[in-house]
Amino acid sequence: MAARPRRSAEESEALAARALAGDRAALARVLSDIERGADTAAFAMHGGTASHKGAWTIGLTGAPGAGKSTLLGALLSHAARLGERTAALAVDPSSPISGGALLGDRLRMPAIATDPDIYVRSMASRGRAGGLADMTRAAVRCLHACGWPRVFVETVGIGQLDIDVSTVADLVIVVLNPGAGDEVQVSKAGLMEIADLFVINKADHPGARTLRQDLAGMIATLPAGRYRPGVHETVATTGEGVEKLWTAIADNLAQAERSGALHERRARRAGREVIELADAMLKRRLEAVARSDLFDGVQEAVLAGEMSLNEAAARMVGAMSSVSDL
Ligand SMILES: Nc1nc2c(ncn2[C@@H]2O[C@H](COP(=O)(O)OP(=O)(O)O)[C@@H](O)[C@H]2O)c(=O)[nH]1
Ligand SMILES: [Mg+2]
Repeated sequence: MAARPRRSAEESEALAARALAGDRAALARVLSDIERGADTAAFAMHGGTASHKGAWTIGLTGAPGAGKSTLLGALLSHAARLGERTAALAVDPSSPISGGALLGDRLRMPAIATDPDIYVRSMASRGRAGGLADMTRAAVRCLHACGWPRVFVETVGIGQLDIDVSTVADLVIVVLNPGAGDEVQVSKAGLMEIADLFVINKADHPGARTLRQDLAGMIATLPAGRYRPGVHETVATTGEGVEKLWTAIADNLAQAERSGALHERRARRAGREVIELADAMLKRRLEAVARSDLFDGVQEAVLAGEMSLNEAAARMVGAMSSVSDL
């Protein structure tokens, strides 16, 4: 079962209202609630619709050390220069020990951390019931609702791909490195299926050209009619190639919008989110029924052999419809 929120329903609502009004500290606390697996339905009711006009979510995935956080920092610097309100979410599937340190450690860019147009946050699924993907979707929904239309999500991936970023993001960037044997990973780990854009980061290292050729070769063998991901090179530490990447992201999203692919992906995601919320609602209702007198009666009837287990379960399910969600 999900951890109980520490706040009362009234407190949660007041907090959500402040977060929605643009209060960063309140937003941070809402995200911590989401991280702990608190019930986000109250927040959803306040304006957490699945889509916000003009909002987008970009996923960044790749092996640990590929330079995702550094690249994210460079992208955020660029966003700050453009004056585009942009948020970054680093999602860490690993143990509670490393949780939270992810971005703070790597994003050595204090200027960004204090920029009013930039919001940076790490999250781990500490003790959270349910998957990382649903936590991430809830967090992104929350960020969009709270006035952060552009959200980048960094996930530790490849091999230990704990989270399918394509179920979270409008566009997935796979970050690779030269000389790291990444071309093998691409074919093995099914990255060709999830990548909308490949970034060869650490392009200052030898082997960038070889990797680019290998990737081009693999992309060329994709069946006719299949989407062909673009390949970009960056040096995240210097910011080289980042402006071009930013433009490519925008072009890619615009193209996906025109083709209807973006709509399709978002519709699937909206459906998934509705199911997740409905699932949480059902669990809460069942818990409420299990606390009611009806349950005591059913329990006794089963014990006395007057009611079958199936019938008992059906009674419980039937009673769930009369439980209020508020
Ligand atoms: N030479 C070089 N080093 C880089 C580049 N991008 C990142 N790094 C370094 O690679 C290491 C891992 O980067 P990080 O962003 O933490 O990788 P992450 O685990 O994918 O988030 C750090 O020491 C970075 O400074 C790059 O383009 N060129
Ligand atoms: Mg990182």
